[in-house]
Amino acid sequence: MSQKIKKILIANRGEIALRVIRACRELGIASVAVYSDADRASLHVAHADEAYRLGPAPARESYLRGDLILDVARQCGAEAIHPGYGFLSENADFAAACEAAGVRFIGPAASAMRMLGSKTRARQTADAAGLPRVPGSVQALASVEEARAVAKRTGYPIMLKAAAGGGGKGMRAVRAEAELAEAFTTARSEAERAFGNGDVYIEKLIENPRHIEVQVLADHHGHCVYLGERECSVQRRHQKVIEEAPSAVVDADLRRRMGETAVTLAQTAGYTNAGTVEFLVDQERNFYFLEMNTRLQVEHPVTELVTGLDLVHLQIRIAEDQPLPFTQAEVHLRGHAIECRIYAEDPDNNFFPSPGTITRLVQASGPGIREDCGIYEGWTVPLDYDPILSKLVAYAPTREAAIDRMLRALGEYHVGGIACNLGLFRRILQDKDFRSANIHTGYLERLLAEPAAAPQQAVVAEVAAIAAGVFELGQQPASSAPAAENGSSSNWKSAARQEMLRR
Ligand code: MV4
Repeated sequence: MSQKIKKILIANRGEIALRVIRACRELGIASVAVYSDADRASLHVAHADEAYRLGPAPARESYLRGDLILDVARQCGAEAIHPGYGFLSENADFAAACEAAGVRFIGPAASAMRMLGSKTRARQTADAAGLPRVPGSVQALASVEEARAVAKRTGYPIMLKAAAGGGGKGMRAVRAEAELAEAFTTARSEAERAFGNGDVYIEKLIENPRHIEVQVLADHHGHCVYLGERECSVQRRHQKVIEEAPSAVVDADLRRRMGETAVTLAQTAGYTNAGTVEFLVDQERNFYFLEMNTRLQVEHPVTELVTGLDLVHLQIRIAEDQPLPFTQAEVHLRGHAIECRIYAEDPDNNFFPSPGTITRLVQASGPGIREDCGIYEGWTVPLDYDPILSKLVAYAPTREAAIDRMLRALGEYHVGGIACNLGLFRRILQDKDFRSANIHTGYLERLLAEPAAAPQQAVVAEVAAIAAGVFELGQQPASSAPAAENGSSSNWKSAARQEMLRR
């Protein structure tokens, strides 16, 4: 029954393309990269066994051209396509086109994607399975009168959400009936503009929730397991900034209940391969199904580290029709993992994207550090795509040790030539509320509204150390510099840092 895959086309770019290429190499599977004109010199092209140009830089002329990607797959004889995340990864029409072309889409069937793609459909699926979801409507609202009736029944405050939405787009909080009519009209037109679908529905507003998601894996033999949760509450403008596994507020009983809920949803939708069920968790630790992401997620490494599993290997094995090689009872969580999403954006300039050439790159490594990235010194970050540079992940026996390990790794890391958000992570990881896991979805915006005292002091100390080094070097010939090899007074360290920052 199982069908070995010998060649996989990776319909993506950057770090996730490289992540999949690495899994292919480990499994003895040939890898095929595709690239746009902006990515000729990108690492995924260099690392793949074969690479084919798709088109110009804009995604809609390259990485979103499912037709061209399928042409390449047919030409080069790839039996499967891994979509990564973003781009075509949650496009049910593309999954269906792959199925029709006899190319395996490494993800769920198009039919399962459709059952979970629209948020109202997903809520109906949750109801069919009898799962806890955020209270409200499960169908698009036909009129403002209907909205008023549903909102009254649900109880204010409520949220108007776009059925076709996700990631916070087309979302509106309504605190009282007087605001409803206007919010309904603007939410509809926003949704129409953003998604070409103006359908909106109502959810009860959960105050200060946590965003916690459960990883599931399902094979084509009726087995489905959950691999614990990821805490993703540290976000800015609906962009995740830090993710961790496990969540500090989830105990064994809550984990089992959320996990079983996620598995039931996946089974109800006929879901296969890797997927993520998102929940909101309120201050009383009630959990509510929010939506399901039908792809491998950016933050999958934290789950890999605490479970010891390779999710991309497993995705490929599932696509080969192999049964899951373990049962739920054999899944064990161990230790704590934290991921920082390093972006080419400037925290001191309203997080404005900062594409450009990386003139200097010093990466972190050492015990418990994993880095998934697709960057190198001399590479130019294109302005055409999401400006993620790297995912830096720390793993340690406890949450506190993982935080300290991440701070150590951040201290080693340096990117020259472009702005990046490294300093932001120092600030979060040193924050008292973050360290005590006192976080929710509004946590980061609130932290950013405060003056940044601590990290600025850290920078001042760093600059002072460099200045001291420069002064000392000016005072004596290099050959007579004292041979101190550690500590902040080392001339070697100061000189090296000065050289590093100069470039
Ligand atoms: C909510 C909510 C409170 N109540 N829904 C934002 C993105 C989208 N995936 C869901 N979002 C929210 N939905 C109800 N009924 C609060 C948020 C929310 C949020 C959720 C996850 C992560 C960060 C967030 C930041 C602000 C609001």
